[in-house]
Amino acid sequence: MSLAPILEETLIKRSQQKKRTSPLNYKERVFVLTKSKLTYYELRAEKRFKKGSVDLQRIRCVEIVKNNTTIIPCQNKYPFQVIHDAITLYIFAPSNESRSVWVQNLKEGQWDSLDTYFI
Ligand code: 4IP
Repeated sequence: MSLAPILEETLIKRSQQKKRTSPLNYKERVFVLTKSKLTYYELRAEKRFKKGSVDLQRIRCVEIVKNNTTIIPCQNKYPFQVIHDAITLYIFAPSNESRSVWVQNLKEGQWDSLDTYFI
């Protein structure tokens, strides 16, 4: 499967709080979408350190999030959610255009990877 990046951008993510004791915080990460994965990296001294990755096959839903709920403290950002496994990853794009591109490509990737899965 191709590792070539389809999209690459610095976005903000909310901690996924996989454990009951996980902190709630927001970090800037470089997100990279390929045909099979959504991966995010920390950028330090111009080097990338992988922090996490989601297989597109595991994504159940990708949708924009309305900004009028209490879960959105990044007021000037454009949130969307990626639901995978039993976890929701909230991501904040810098513009509406950027968010649309990410959501559209993630949705396409999600269905493409399901095709691959079932063939
Ligand atoms: C961490 O907080 C970071 O926000 C992690 O994000 C996040 O992992 C952790 O959530 C959270 O505890 P500290 O840096 O203060 O420890 P990142 O990996 O981008 O650094 P996720 O899973 O959101 O990537 P938990 O749930 O993994 O503990």
